[in-house]
Amino acid sequence: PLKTAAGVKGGVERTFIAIKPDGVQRGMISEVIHRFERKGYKLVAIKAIVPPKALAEEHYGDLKARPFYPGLVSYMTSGKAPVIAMVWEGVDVIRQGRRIIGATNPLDAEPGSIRGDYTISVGRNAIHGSDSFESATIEIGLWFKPEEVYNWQFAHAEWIESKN
Ligand code: IDP
Ligand code: MG
Repeated sequence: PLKTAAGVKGGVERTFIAIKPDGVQRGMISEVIHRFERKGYKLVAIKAIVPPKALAEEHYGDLKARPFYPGLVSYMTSGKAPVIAMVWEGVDVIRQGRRIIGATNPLDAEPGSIRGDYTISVGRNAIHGSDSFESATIEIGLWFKPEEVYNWQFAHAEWIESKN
């Protein structure tokens, strides 16, 4: 169902968005969903999950060499709150999702972004979003079985996605 690759304006994409345990503890689930839903994006998969260590390690595999990696993995896997894992679909959603979320370090994140509005610590920045088409594809496959991701259409799609 996906027509084009990331970064192509007008292309329908899917991205992996996760509310991390601190975001769940802080009551941010509805706020995060609200921001994506109100923009016109479509929720095609969602679940609460305490990720097994192997999943968290693989998800953040590119950061393995970083000093904060063990702490990052234990923060994600503690089980003190689950992760809310989601797939959102829509035009340019990978790049727009990163804008909605804001910069990795909340002290650099613009007010109006989720991290900019709610967080102050890079180690507790509340939310994850895929940074490219390649990582979105990998992350969706890591966190979801194919049958957990739904193909469905907005009845009002013509009012969100103009074809002209
Ligand atoms: P991103 O989440 O904005 O894509 P990445 O650089 O991919 O940022 O880092 C993944 C996650 O690792 C961050 O969201 C944050 O939770 C954590 N992280 C990144 N840098 C630091 C750091 O310097 N200290 C502690 N945690 C960090
Ligand atoms: Mg990242």
